[in-house]
Amino acid sequence: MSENMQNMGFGTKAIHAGKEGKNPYGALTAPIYQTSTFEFDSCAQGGNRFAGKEDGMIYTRLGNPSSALLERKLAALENAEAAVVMASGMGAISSVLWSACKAGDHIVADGTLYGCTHALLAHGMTRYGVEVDFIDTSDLAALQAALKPNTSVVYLETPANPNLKITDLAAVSKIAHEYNPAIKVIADNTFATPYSQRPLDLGCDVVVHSMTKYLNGHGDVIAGCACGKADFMGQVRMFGLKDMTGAVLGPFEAFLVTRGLKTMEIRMQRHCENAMKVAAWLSKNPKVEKVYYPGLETHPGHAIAKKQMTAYGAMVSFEIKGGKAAGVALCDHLKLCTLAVSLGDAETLLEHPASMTHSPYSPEELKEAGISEGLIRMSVGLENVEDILADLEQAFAFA
Ligand code: LCS
Repeated sequence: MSENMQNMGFGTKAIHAGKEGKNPYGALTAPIYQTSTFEFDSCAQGGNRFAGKEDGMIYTRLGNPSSALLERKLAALENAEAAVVMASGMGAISSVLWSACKAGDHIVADGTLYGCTHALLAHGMTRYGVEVDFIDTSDLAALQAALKPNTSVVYLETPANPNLKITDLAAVSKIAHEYNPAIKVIADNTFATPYSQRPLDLGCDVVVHSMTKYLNGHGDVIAGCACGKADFMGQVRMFGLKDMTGAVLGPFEAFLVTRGLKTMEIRMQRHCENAMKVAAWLSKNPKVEKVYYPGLETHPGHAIAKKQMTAYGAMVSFEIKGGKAAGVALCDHLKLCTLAVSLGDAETLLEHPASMTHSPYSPEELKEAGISEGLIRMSVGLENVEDILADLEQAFAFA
């Protein structure tokens, strides 16, 4: 990124950062380099590229100009030295964890995570000799007590999926690094996005994303990324991604995410504005027991969210009086809002975490993580908010 771009705004960076001079033919939009491999001028050149003695493309699993453009842009947005894009959020998380851990290591993870991330940690990493302890990372004393000499990773989401629990990123990073500077604090920033929260600026070592969500923003791509120090991102690319997961993002998907990022700032403004109105409306609804939205002063993590985020995101969860049966009745009567998992799309989406996104959790684990049977999660979209509220109103009549 050029030096004067560093001081420019988020929207400007999302559009312009990462460009390296003019595109071929002066094309405004970068071409899609839909190729698996790259031609070498000579054996010496090919050998030098493999040996890391010369820059240049080799093979798309190791890098591609369409993904490289997106990687430079993501690094600019997260204020990272480097980024690596991958085929999914899970591809990114697993490539990072395989790179950060070895048999005999210990991971401290928050108990409230996206269901498949929890499954990877609880049932995947543990099969290969990595020990995992789940704690509540918003409880700093519990974090301090959980750290051990072989702890290599502290892993968390904030706001967490699905109940929007907030963890203090600066405090967690400080405690972990004071215990052992080599510990990697990894934050999944999917819910907040770099528009409203930059974990690396707060002391974390690695940011991971499901780019399937707000970064792409249009519900038509599965993609992920990791951002952090250049050294470690090199290991993620050349070991985690290249050898361990092979979770390569295709050039077309990289193009689509780059395209989605151009409108990210204005999308996020509308998402957050709509979500605040929906959360306020739900709070006043007599059929709603509890609303989880970090922008509400009643949210237990509000003060920390206010300190570390510049906006509160567009995920709102709530519990209806009448529990799961009432929640199911509500979801089954939606007309405009869509009953679907995923988030961060233009369309408003609702889902039931206990039976859907968090079904990899056992009933005991759900309870431990504070995910009730009656919890409904909402990804507030970009429609006119009056229409979202009118649809909720008519569906609530059945709850
Ligand atoms: N991290 C978070 C916080 C997520 O919510 C998800 C997916 C992932 C990582 C994995 O990303 P993926 O591999 O799907 O790109 N969350 C989903 C959800 O809540 N509903 O459907 C998928």
